[in-house]
Amino acid sequence: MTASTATEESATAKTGGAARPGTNPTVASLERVRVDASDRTLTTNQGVPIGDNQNTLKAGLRGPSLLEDFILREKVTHFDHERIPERIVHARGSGAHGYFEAYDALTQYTRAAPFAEKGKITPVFVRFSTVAGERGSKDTARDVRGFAVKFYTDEGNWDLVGNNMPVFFIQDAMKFPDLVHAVKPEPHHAMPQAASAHDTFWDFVSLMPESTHMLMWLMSDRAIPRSFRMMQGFGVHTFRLVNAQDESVFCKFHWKPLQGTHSLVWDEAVKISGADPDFHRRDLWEAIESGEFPEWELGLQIFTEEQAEGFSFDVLDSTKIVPEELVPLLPVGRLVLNRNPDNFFAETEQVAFCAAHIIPGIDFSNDPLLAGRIHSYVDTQITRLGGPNFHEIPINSPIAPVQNNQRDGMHRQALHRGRVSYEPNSLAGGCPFQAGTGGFVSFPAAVAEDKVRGKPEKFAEHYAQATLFFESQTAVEKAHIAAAFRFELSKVGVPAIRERMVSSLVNVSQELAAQVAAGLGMAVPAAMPRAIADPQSPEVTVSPALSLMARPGECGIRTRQIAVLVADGVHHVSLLALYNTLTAAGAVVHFVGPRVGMFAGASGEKIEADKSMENAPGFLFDALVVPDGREAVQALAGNGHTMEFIKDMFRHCKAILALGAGRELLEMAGIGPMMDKDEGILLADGADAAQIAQAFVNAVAAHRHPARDSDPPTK
Ligand code: HDD
Repeated sequence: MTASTATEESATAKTGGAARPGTNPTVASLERVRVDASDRTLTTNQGVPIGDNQNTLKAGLRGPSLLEDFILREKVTHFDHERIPERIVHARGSGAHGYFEAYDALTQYTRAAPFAEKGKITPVFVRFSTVAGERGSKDTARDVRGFAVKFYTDEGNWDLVGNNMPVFFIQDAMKFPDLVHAVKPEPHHAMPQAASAHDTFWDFVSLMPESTHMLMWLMSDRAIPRSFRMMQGFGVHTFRLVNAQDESVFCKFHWKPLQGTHSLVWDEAVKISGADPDFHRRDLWEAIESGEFPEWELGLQIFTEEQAEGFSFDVLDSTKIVPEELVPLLPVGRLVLNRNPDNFFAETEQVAFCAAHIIPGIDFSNDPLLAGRIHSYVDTQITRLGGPNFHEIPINSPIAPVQNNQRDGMHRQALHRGRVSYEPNSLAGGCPFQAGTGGFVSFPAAVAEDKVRGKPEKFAEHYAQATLFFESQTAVEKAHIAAAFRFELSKVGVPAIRERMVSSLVNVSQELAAQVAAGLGMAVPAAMPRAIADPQSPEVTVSPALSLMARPGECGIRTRQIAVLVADGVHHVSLLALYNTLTAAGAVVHFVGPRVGMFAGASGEKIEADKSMENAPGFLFDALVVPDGREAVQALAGNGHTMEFIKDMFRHCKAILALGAGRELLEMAGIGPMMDKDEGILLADGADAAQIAQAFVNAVAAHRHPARDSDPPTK
């Protein structure tokens, strides 16, 4: 590889294909740090070629090891320090490169570089995460998901560090350490891992009614997404957009997945966490590797300060949404993730998102939760990444040139030449100059009040939007919320905490409180006293946009994982017809056998199982095909895994197609009585597989068939 092709390749790598080589200082630094293991000689960190990487230096073959073995000592010392402190929250995550493309110029509202013109491409790196679990925990815990986007813009890095839920637990950053201490494993025994179902969390939130709205989101299926690719993202806070004329509007950021919004069900999430703790990380990685690049549309809610003053809630309160019925979304661009990282540690682990990283055209609002974040992120990176120069790590370094008089510090990479590191100066011709109004200028919002610690009045209303959320859900979603509260509170050992929480839920919904109380075997307590007696009436009381099931999105079956059971004697021809239709529709079809490897079809054809029922249980798939072929059905009936495989598919409301004799396996699994009533269960003769294939595609595209949900609200 020549030097110039190497540089171009790195440029493309960094920007997902959008970079202009020669304009990107990061590219040069990447070229220096990127290491390809092939065709290179093994060396020490000083570049000294290593003759023997198998044996310690000893005084004789059976003699003592020698202290002078600098090769051994360098290798082991480096290994000793391979781990860095994990993120205190959002420790477990997965990232990818891609780009943001603006649909149109948004200069009417903002001078921010990514929105400067129609079709403008800005490279991004995105990291998704769970919040509470440690790095080695599991993907499918009930939790908020982080949705952090780093835009490498022409005017510096902009980090939109959001979540998959549009509200937060607390209104003021002062309470963040308390919240995190409460949800993390309890300090005396360090349990439970990656779970909110324990006393300290519910103790805290039941004493903090402001968290009630967020609890509704956390107990909903949004907290157990099917995939990172199938969840929404939100900037949460109200931000400001500022245009070139220094006019400002308020703005909320929304990411909407083009893959649809889909979730797991709780029983499925629990089982997946055992069979594949990397379920979400693997899903993202495999989709991108196979060229199925996930996409999101960025929508903005734009409103003026004057409008905001008239709202029944305070837009500076991060426990509140601005309902889409009040301020509709303006679609402004799309985010595409098209390249997996080369190295997890170098990129996904070392990426440093900071709520303080904004660019000209974007500004903060006075949200007191946001203010604390502006400090916290930079501060935490200094510890986590070993000093103040974390911006020089390739994944963090901006595409825009960095010129200032900051110097030295741990791990400094830049080689500053000359003797000037101060401003003003004459010895360097005054460089670098400040940009004046061409640079970042804070929006001159008026401030003239007493110094106080306190909250504005509307912050004291804690329940109207929790009720709005609950009342906007379908019956099945409501049932899942009630079941989640029941489960979590049943894990709480102190009865007074359970009771306090249910008394708070009475203020959200009598129906919800009654169901949760019944599930805990207790009477419905009196409502918790409210902080504000006479709140303003909400503008919106039902919002379909808040329900996942009401608006899942039309997205077909692309990337959906379909299990086709196989064994010796399987009716091969019918499976081939199905396979062709399903893969043409973009699904990923797996043949799953009693073991992996080759099986012989009924007419002697070979069919290879890439997975076994042991290494890939049913709950890992989105849909199931039970095959025809008498001998195969008998073999599957005799295997201990088959019934659980089918039952889980049924229990989790997934589409099932049984061909010919395969129907007998459904009967053995106890779902015979449902077969003719459930639109998610399809039956056909093996010879008719091609004809039923499209109906099966539609049944899979429906994601789930909740009519058979085992926890309906009426029970
Ligand atoms: Fe935070 C990480 C999102 C409130 C302090 N936060 C972190 C990440 C996300 C969020 C997505 C992971 C970024 C990554 O992938 O590396 N945080 C949020 C949202 C919040 C929020 C949407 C509320 C609207 N956070 C918040 C507050 C504070 C912090 C109020 C402190 C006052 N957050 C941190 C942190 C972390 C972090 C301690 C841990 C690791 C890191 O920053 O890089 O600084």
